[in-house]
Amino acid sequence: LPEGLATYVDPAVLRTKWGIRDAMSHKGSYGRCGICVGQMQGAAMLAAAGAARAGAGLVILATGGPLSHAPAPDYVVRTDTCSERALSDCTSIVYGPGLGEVCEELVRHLVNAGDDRSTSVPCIIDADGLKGLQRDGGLLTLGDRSVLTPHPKECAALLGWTTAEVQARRLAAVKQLAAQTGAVVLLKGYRTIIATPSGSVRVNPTGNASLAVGGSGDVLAGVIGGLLAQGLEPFDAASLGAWLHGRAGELAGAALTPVSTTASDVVDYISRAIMTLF
Ligand code: NPW
Ligand code: AMP
Ligand code: MG
Repeated sequence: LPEGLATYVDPAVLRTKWGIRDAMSHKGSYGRCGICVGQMQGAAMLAAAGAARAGAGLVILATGGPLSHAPAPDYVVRTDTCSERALSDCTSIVYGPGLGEVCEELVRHLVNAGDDRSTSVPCIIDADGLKGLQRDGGLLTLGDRSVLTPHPKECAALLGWTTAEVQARRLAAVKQLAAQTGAVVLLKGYRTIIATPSGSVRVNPTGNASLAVGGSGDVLAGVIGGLLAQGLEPFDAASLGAWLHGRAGELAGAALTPVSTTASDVVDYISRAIMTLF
Protein backbone atom coordinates (compact mmCIF):
# COMPACT_ATOMS: atom_id res chain seq x y z
CA LEU A 1 0.00 0.00 0.00
CA PRO A 2 1.61 3.33 -1.01
CA GLU A 3 2.25 5.11 2.29
CA GLY A 4 0.22 8.30 2.80
CA LEU A 5 -1.65 7.85 -0.48
CA ALA A 6 -4.33 5.38 0.59
CA THR A 7 -5.69 3.39 3.54
CA TYR A 8 -7.23 -0.06 3.68
CA VAL A 9 -11.01 -0.33 3.95
CA ASP A 10 -11.43 -0.70 7.73
CA PRO A 11 -14.32 -2.89 8.93
CA ALA A 12 -13.95 -1.49 12.48
CA VAL A 13 -14.87 1.96 11.18
CA LEU A 14 -17.62 0.80 8.83
CA ARG A 15 -19.46 -1.30 11.43
CA THR A 16 -19.96 1.84 13.52
CA LYS A 17 -21.93 3.35 10.60
CA TRP A 18 -24.17 0.48 9.53
CA GLY A 19 -25.86 -2.76 10.40
CA ILE A 20 -27.53 -2.26 13.77
CA ARG A 21 -31.32 -2.31 13.43
CA ASP A 22 -33.42 -0.17 15.71
CA ALA A 23 -36.18 -2.16 17.45
CA MET A 24 -38.82 0.28 16.18
CA SER A 25 -37.59 0.29 12.59
CA HIS A 26 -39.62 -0.93 9.63
CA LYS A 27 -38.98 -1.58 5.93
CA GLY A 28 -39.30 2.11 5.16
CA SER A 29 -36.31 2.73 7.44
CA TYR A 30 -34.01 0.85 5.07
CA GLY A 31 -34.74 2.52 1.76
CA ARG A 32 -35.93 1.47 -1.68
CA CYS A 33 -33.34 0.30 -4.18
CA GLY A 34 -34.40 0.52 -7.83
CA ILE A 35 -32.73 -1.82 -10.32
CA CYS A 36 -32.98 -1.00 -14.05
CA VAL A 37 -33.60 -4.21 -15.98
CA GLY A 38 -32.22 -4.43 -19.52
CA GLN A 39 -31.47 -7.11 -22.09
CA MET A 40 -29.53 -9.56 -19.87
CA GLN A 41 -32.03 -9.99 -17.10
CA GLY A 42 -29.88 -12.44 -15.12
CA ALA A 43 -27.50 -9.57 -14.32
CA ALA A 44 -30.39 -7.47 -12.93
CA MET A 45 -31.59 -10.43 -10.82
CA LEU A 46 -28.12 -10.87 -9.35
CA ALA A 47 -27.97 -7.15 -8.54
CA ALA A 48 -31.43 -7.35 -6.96
CA ALA A 49 -30.35 -10.28 -4.80
CA GLY A 50 -27.22 -8.39 -3.76
CA ALA A 51 -29.26 -5.34 -2.77
CA ALA A 52 -31.72 -7.44 -0.77
CA ARG A 53 -28.95 -9.32 1.08
CA ALA A 54 -27.26 -6.00 1.86
CA GLY A 55 -30.41 -4.96 3.69
CA ALA A 56 -32.42 -2.70 1.39
CA GLY A 57 -35.96 -2.34 2.77
CA LEU A 58 -37.45 -2.83 -0.67
CA VAL A 59 -35.96 -3.86 -4.00
CA ILE A 60 -37.76 -2.63 -7.12
CA LEU A 61 -37.15 -4.07 -10.58
CA ALA A 62 -37.91 -1.41 -13.21
CA THR A 63 -38.44 -3.08 -16.56
CA GLY A 64 -39.57 -1.74 -19.92
CA GLY A 65 -41.14 -5.07 -20.92
CA PRO A 66 -42.04 -8.54 -19.71
CA LEU A 67 -39.48 -10.48 -17.69
CA SER A 68 -38.09 -13.60 -19.35
CA HIS A 69 -38.11 -15.58 -16.12
CA ALA A 70 -39.98 -15.15 -12.87
CA PRO A 71 -38.04 -13.05 -10.38
CA ALA A 72 -37.82 -14.05 -6.72
CA PRO A 73 -41.06 -13.10 -4.91
CA ASP A 74 -39.09 -10.73 -2.67
CA TYR A 75 -38.96 -7.97 -5.29
CA VAL A 76 -41.52 -5.46 -6.52
CA VAL A 77 -41.75 -5.45 -10.31
CA ARG A 78 -42.74 -2.23 -12.08
CA THR A 79 -43.33 -2.41 -15.81
CA ASP A 80 -43.10 1.07 -17.18
CA THR A 81 -41.68 2.20 -20.50
CA CYS A 82 -40.48 5.35 -18.76
CA SER A 83 -38.26 3.96 -16.00
CA GLU A 84 -37.75 7.49 -14.67
CA ARG A 85 -41.33 7.26 -13.36
CA ALA A 86 -40.89 3.70 -12.11
CA LEU A 87 -37.85 4.85 -10.11
CA SER A 88 -39.27 8.12 -8.78
CA ASP A 89 -39.63 7.02 -5.13
CA CYS A 90 -36.36 5.08 -4.94
CA THR A 91 -33.67 6.07 -2.44
CA SER A 92 -30.98 4.57 -4.70
CA ILE A 93 -30.75 3.43 -8.30
CA VAL A 94 -28.58 0.71 -9.85
CA TYR A 95 -28.01 1.43 -13.52
CA GLY A 96 -26.07 -0.77 -15.89
CA PRO A 97 -25.78 -4.49 -15.08
CA GLY A 98 -26.98 -6.42 -18.13
CA LEU A 99 -28.48 -3.30 -19.68
CA GLY A 100 -27.29 -3.74 -23.28
CA GLU A 101 -28.64 -0.50 -24.72
CA VAL A 102 -28.25 2.72 -22.75
CA CYS A 103 -31.27 5.05 -22.47
CA GLU A 104 -29.88 8.54 -23.11
CA GLU A 105 -32.83 10.19 -21.42
CA LEU A 106 -32.45 8.19 -18.22
CA VAL A 107 -28.70 8.78 -18.08
CA ARG A 108 -29.36 12.52 -18.42
CA HIS A 109 -31.90 12.26 -15.60
CA LEU A 110 -29.44 10.43 -13.33
CA VAL A 111 -26.64 12.87 -14.14
CA ASN A 112 -28.82 15.95 -13.64
CA ALA A 113 -30.37 14.55 -10.46
CA GLY A 114 -26.86 14.05 -9.13
CA ASP A 115 -26.06 17.74 -9.56
CA ASP A 116 -28.44 18.86 -6.84
CA ARG A 117 -28.05 17.31 -3.40
CA SER A 118 -31.52 18.31 -2.26
CA THR A 119 -33.29 16.40 -5.04
CA SER A 120 -30.65 13.87 -6.00
CA VAL A 121 -30.98 10.13 -5.71
CA PRO A 122 -27.71 8.31 -5.07
CA CYS A 123 -27.02 6.07 -8.03
CA ILE A 124 -24.51 3.41 -8.91
CA ILE A 125 -23.52 3.15 -12.55
CA ASP A 126 -21.85 -0.08 -13.65
CA ALA A 127 -21.22 -2.20 -16.73
CA ASP A 128 -23.15 -1.03 -19.84
CA GLY A 129 -24.41 2.04 -17.96
CA LEU A 130 -20.84 3.37 -17.99
CA LYS A 131 -20.99 3.65 -21.79
CA GLY A 132 -23.67 6.32 -21.37
CA LEU A 133 -21.16 8.63 -19.68
CA GLN A 134 -19.13 9.18 -22.85
CA ARG A 135 -20.04 12.42 -24.68
CA ASP A 136 -18.26 14.12 -27.62
CA GLY A 137 -14.90 12.60 -26.77
CA GLY A 138 -15.25 13.57 -23.08
CA LEU A 139 -17.09 12.37 -20.01
CA LEU A 140 -20.25 13.61 -18.33
CA THR A 141 -19.76 15.02 -14.86
CA LEU A 142 -21.84 13.52 -12.08
CA GLY A 143 -22.69 14.60 -8.57
CA ASP A 144 -20.67 13.23 -5.67
CA ARG A 145 -23.58 10.96 -4.69
CA SER A 146 -22.88 8.75 -7.70
CA VAL A 147 -20.68 5.67 -7.60
CA LEU A 148 -19.05 4.25 -10.74
CA THR A 149 -17.80 0.66 -10.62
CA PRO A 150 -15.72 -0.10 -13.73
CA HIS A 151 -13.59 -3.18 -14.22
CA PRO A 152 -10.17 -2.39 -15.73
CA LYS A 153 -11.38 -2.65 -19.33
CA GLU A 154 -14.37 -0.39 -18.65
CA CYS A 155 -12.10 2.08 -16.81
CA ALA A 156 -9.71 2.07 -19.77
CA ALA A 157 -12.54 2.82 -22.21
CA LEU A 158 -13.66 5.82 -20.12
CA LEU A 159 -10.15 7.26 -19.73
CA GLY A 160 -9.00 6.50 -23.27
CA TRP A 161 -6.18 4.31 -21.91
CA THR A 162 -5.43 0.65 -22.66
CA THR A 163 -6.41 -2.00 -20.09
CA ALA A 164 -2.69 -2.71 -19.55
CA GLU A 165 -2.08 0.98 -18.75
CA VAL A 166 -4.89 0.96 -16.19
CA GLN A 167 -3.52 -2.19 -14.53
CA ALA A 168 0.02 -0.77 -14.45
CA ARG A 169 -1.18 2.49 -12.82
CA ARG A 170 -4.36 1.49 -10.96
CA LEU A 171 -4.11 4.22 -8.33
CA ALA A 172 -3.54 6.97 -10.90
CA ALA A 173 -6.36 5.62 -13.09
CA VAL A 174 -9.03 5.50 -10.37
CA LYS A 175 -8.07 8.94 -9.04
CA GLN A 176 -8.17 10.48 -12.50
CA LEU A 177 -11.57 8.98 -13.30
CA ALA A 178 -13.00 10.21 -9.98
CA ALA A 179 -11.61 13.72 -10.53
CA GLN A 180 -12.84 13.82 -14.12
CA THR A 181 -16.40 12.61 -13.40
CA GLY A 182 -16.94 14.10 -9.94
CA ALA A 183 -18.15 10.67 -8.74
CA VAL A 184 -16.84 8.10 -6.29
CA VAL A 185 -15.08 5.50 -8.44
CA LEU A 186 -14.43 1.86 -7.55
CA LEU A 187 -11.86 0.15 -9.78
CA LYS A 188 -12.44 -3.61 -9.66
CA GLY A 189 -9.96 -6.44 -9.63
CA TYR A 190 -7.49 -7.97 -7.17
CA ARG A 191 -7.23 -5.29 -4.46
CA THR A 192 -10.16 -3.14 -5.57
CA ILE A 193 -9.49 0.58 -5.10
CA ILE A 194 -12.10 3.21 -4.20
CA ALA A 195 -11.44 6.94 -4.77
CA THR A 196 -13.38 10.17 -4.21
CA PRO A 197 -13.23 13.20 -6.53
CA SER A 198 -11.24 15.04 -3.87
CA GLY A 199 -8.55 12.36 -3.83
CA SER A 200 -9.29 10.17 -0.77
CA VAL A 201 -8.42 6.57 -1.56
CA ARG A 202 -9.16 3.23 0.10
CA VAL A 203 -7.93 -0.23 -0.94
CA ASN A 204 -10.14 -3.24 -0.23
CA PRO A 205 -8.23 -6.13 1.37
CA THR A 206 -10.93 -8.82 0.91
CA GLY A 207 -11.77 -10.94 -2.14
CA ASN A 208 -9.98 -13.55 -4.18
CA ALA A 209 -10.19 -15.38 -7.48
CA SER A 210 -13.41 -17.15 -6.39
CA LEU A 211 -14.97 -13.90 -7.61
CA ALA A 212 -13.55 -14.30 -11.12
CA VAL A 213 -16.83 -15.48 -12.61
CA GLY A 214 -19.60 -13.94 -14.73
CA GLY A 215 -22.17 -12.03 -12.70
CA SER A 216 -19.90 -11.37 -9.74
CA GLY A 217 -19.70 -7.64 -10.55
CA ASP A 218 -23.47 -7.47 -10.92
CA VAL A 219 -23.81 -8.74 -7.35
CA LEU A 220 -21.38 -6.04 -6.17
CA ALA A 221 -23.41 -3.32 -7.90
CA GLY A 222 -26.53 -4.53 -6.09
CA VAL A 223 -24.80 -4.66 -2.70
CA ILE A 224 -23.58 -1.07 -3.09
CA GLY A 225 -27.02 -0.01 -4.32
CA GLY A 226 -28.59 -1.63 -1.27
CA LEU A 227 -26.20 0.21 1.06
CA LEU A 228 -26.79 3.54 -0.74
CA ALA A 229 -30.56 3.00 -0.36
CA GLN A 230 -30.05 2.80 3.41
CA GLY A 231 -28.40 6.21 3.44
CA LEU A 232 -24.72 5.35 3.66
CA GLU A 233 -22.48 8.00 2.10
CA PRO A 234 -21.26 6.89 -1.35
CA PHE A 235 -17.59 6.47 -0.31
CA ASP A 236 -18.63 4.30 2.64
CA ALA A 237 -21.24 2.40 0.63
CA ALA A 238 -18.64 1.56 -2.04
CA SER A 239 -16.02 0.63 0.58
CA LEU A 240 -18.34 -1.53 2.70
CA GLY A 241 -19.88 -3.07 -0.42
CA ALA A 242 -16.47 -4.08 -1.74
CA TRP A 243 -15.46 -5.46 1.68
CA LEU A 244 -18.64 -7.56 2.12
CA HIS A 245 -18.63 -8.78 -1.48
CA GLY A 246 -14.96 -9.76 -1.19
CA ARG A 247 -15.50 -11.56 2.12
CA ALA A 248 -18.58 -13.35 0.69
CA GLY A 249 -16.42 -14.54 -2.21
CA GLU A 250 -13.71 -15.80 0.17
CA LEU A 251 -16.25 -17.68 2.31
CA ALA A 252 -18.05 -19.15 -0.72
CA GLY A 253 -14.71 -20.24 -2.19
CA ALA A 254 -13.61 -21.84 1.07
CA ALA A 255 -16.86 -23.82 1.32
CA LEU A 256 -17.42 -24.70 -2.32
CA THR A 257 -13.94 -24.36 -3.93
CA PRO A 258 -12.93 -21.24 -5.88
CA VAL A 259 -13.30 -23.26 -9.08
CA SER A 260 -17.03 -23.91 -8.72
CA THR A 261 -18.18 -20.77 -6.91
CA THR A 262 -20.87 -18.96 -8.88
CA ALA A 263 -22.21 -15.42 -8.58
CA SER A 264 -25.36 -16.85 -6.94
CA ASP A 265 -23.13 -18.55 -4.36
CA VAL A 266 -21.55 -15.18 -3.60
CA VAL A 267 -25.08 -13.84 -2.97
CA ASP A 268 -25.74 -16.77 -0.62
CA TYR A 269 -22.63 -15.97 1.43
CA ILE A 270 -23.30 -12.24 1.91
CA SER A 271 -25.14 -12.95 5.18
CA ARG A 272 -22.14 -14.87 6.53
CA ALA A 273 -19.86 -12.04 5.40
CA ILE A 274 -22.01 -9.62 7.42
CA MET A 275 -21.62 -11.91 10.46
CA THR A 276 -17.83 -11.61 10.19
CA LEU A 277 -18.07 -7.81 10.11
CA PHE A 278 -19.43 -7.73 13.67
P1 NPW B 1 -9.62 -9.29 -21.59
O1 NPW B 1 -10.32 -10.59 -21.84
O2 NPW B 1 -8.52 -9.41 -20.59
O3 NPW B 1 -9.28 -8.50 -22.79
P2 NPW B 1 -16.92 -6.85 -21.00
P3 NPW B 1 -18.68 -8.18 -19.14
C1 NPW B 1 -11.69 -7.37 -18.96
C2 NPW B 1 -23.43 -8.42 -18.24
N1 NPW B 1 -23.36 -9.73 -17.59
N2 NPW B 1 -8.58 -7.44 -14.87
C3 NPW B 1 -11.32 -8.68 -19.63
O4 NPW B 1 -10.73 -8.34 -20.86
C4 NPW B 1 -22.76 -7.26 -17.54
O5 NPW B 1 -23.55 -6.71 -16.49
C5 NPW B 1 -24.50 -10.44 -17.56
C6 NPW B 1 -8.29 -7.29 -16.20
C7 NPW B 1 -12.68 -9.34 -19.82
O6 NPW B 1 -12.69 -10.31 -20.86
C8 NPW B 1 -22.62 -6.30 -18.70
O7 NPW B 1 -23.85 -5.62 -18.88
C9 NPW B 1 -24.60 -11.66 -16.91
N3 NPW B 1 -9.23 -7.29 -17.18
C10 NPW B 1 -22.36 -7.21 -19.89
O8 NPW B 1 -22.78 -8.51 -19.48
C11 NPW B 1 -23.40 -12.29 -16.30
C12 NPW B 1 -10.47 -7.44 -16.79
O9 NPW B 1 -13.01 -7.10 -19.33
C13 NPW B 1 -13.51 -8.16 -20.20
C14 NPW B 1 -10.85 -7.61 -15.44
C15 NPW B 1 -20.91 -7.26 -20.33
O10 NPW B 1 -20.05 -7.34 -19.17
C16 NPW B 1 -22.14 -11.77 -16.96
C17 NPW B 1 -14.98 -8.36 -20.00
O11 NPW B 1 -15.64 -7.10 -20.09
C18 NPW B 1 -22.11 -10.26 -17.09
O12 NPW B 1 -21.83 -9.64 -15.84
C19 NPW B 1 -9.83 -7.60 -14.46
N4 NPW B 1 -10.10 -7.74 -13.14
N5 NPW B 1 -12.18 -7.74 -15.37
C20 NPW B 1 -25.93 -12.33 -16.80
N6 NPW B 1 -26.03 -13.41 -16.03
O13 NPW B 1 -26.89 -11.87 -17.40
C21 NPW B 1 -12.61 -7.66 -16.63
N7 NPW B 1 -11.59 -7.49 -17.50
O14 NPW B 1 -16.54 -7.18 -22.40
O15 NPW B 1 -17.35 -5.46 -20.71
O16 NPW B 1 -18.00 -7.93 -20.52
O17 NPW B 1 -17.88 -7.67 -18.00
O18 NPW B 1 -19.00 -9.63 -19.10
P1 AMP C 1 -17.19 -7.92 -13.18
O1 AMP C 1 -15.97 -8.02 -14.02
O2 AMP C 1 -17.96 -6.68 -13.37
O3 AMP C 1 -18.06 -9.16 -13.22
O4 AMP C 1 -16.70 -7.84 -11.65
C1 AMP C 1 -15.92 -8.87 -11.10
C2 AMP C 1 -15.88 -8.74 -9.58
O5 AMP C 1 -15.08 -9.78 -9.03
C3 AMP C 1 -15.23 -7.44 -9.10
O6 AMP C 1 -15.77 -7.08 -7.86
C4 AMP C 1 -13.77 -7.84 -8.95
O7 AMP C 1 -13.05 -7.02 -8.05
C5 AMP C 1 -13.91 -9.25 -8.42
N1 AMP C 1 -12.75 -10.09 -8.78
C6 AMP C 1 -12.55 -10.70 -9.97
N2 AMP C 1 -11.38 -11.35 -9.96
C7 AMP C 1 -10.81 -11.14 -8.74
C8 AMP C 1 -9.59 -11.56 -8.10
N3 AMP C 1 -8.69 -12.32 -8.73
N4 AMP C 1 -9.35 -11.14 -6.83
C9 AMP C 1 -10.25 -10.38 -6.18
N5 AMP C 1 -11.42 -9.96 -6.72
C10 AMP C 1 -11.69 -10.33 -7.98
MG1 MG D 1 -19.50 -6.26 -14.74
